[in-house]
Amino acid sequence: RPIGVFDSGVGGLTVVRALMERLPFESIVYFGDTARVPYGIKSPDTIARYAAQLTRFLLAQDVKMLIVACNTMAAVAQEVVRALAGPNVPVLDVIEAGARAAVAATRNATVGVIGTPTTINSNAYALRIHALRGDVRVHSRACALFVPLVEEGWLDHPVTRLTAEEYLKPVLAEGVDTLVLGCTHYPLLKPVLAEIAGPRVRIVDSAVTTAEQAAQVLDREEGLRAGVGVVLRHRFYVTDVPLRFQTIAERFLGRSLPEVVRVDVPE
Ligand code: DGN
Repeated sequence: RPIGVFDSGVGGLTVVRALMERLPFESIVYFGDTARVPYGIKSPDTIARYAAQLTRFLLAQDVKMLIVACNTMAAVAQEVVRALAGPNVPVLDVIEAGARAAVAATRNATVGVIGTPTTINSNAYALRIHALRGDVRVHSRACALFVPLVEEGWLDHPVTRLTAEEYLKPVLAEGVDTLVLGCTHYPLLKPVLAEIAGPRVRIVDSAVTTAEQAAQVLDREEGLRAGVGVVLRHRFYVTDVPLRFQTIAERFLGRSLPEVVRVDVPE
């Protein structure tokens, strides 16, 4: 059975990429709601309704595990997804994985988190980090301009660098030693962000940490992990295929994209 991964659009392909590297024998079904992206500026109620629809679609594909790759959905629609998945399908999400990695990484108990406005306003990262370790100070910043810059392909561009400097300035001024990339798009900005943050700041890429957590859960649960020699069958579903989709998707996935199937959003 495959692992189900869903996101508001193409961004979750950074998580798929990390999963393919960490768990090369697992098949993946991806569902990106490209017709309704971006989620990062919508209300929590709307996002929860969309998340329920995406979850039902993937459960109907008989997935053995669900991964909420979108930070915005993980921030505000967690409960809905878990309730639908029930006790037999483990649900992982980028925020839980990112929060754990941040707590493990920080030495001065001062962590920075960047994400979309909805993710940051939900305070979800700070809440999870505090649940794991109460004395960690969390300094967050919404970086609304990063998603369009990444989708434009301006990964190493003066405009992106200037924007990143502006966004990171107040967070870095707080003396953070760890910076969580709390949005699916930000791993593509890692080189520029790492340079601005400097060598003392550890960058937590929640795509990579989620893949690591998925590996741990599969190993823990008897019979869940696919063995060597299985026939891989990745499937990619989206709700709209805009003209630019293929190029953007390949940049996120870091390799050429197999066939993408458009489906209507199931109610
Ligand atoms: N996938 C979203 C996230 O991780 O927050 C970013 C894209 C969006 O919906 N704005």
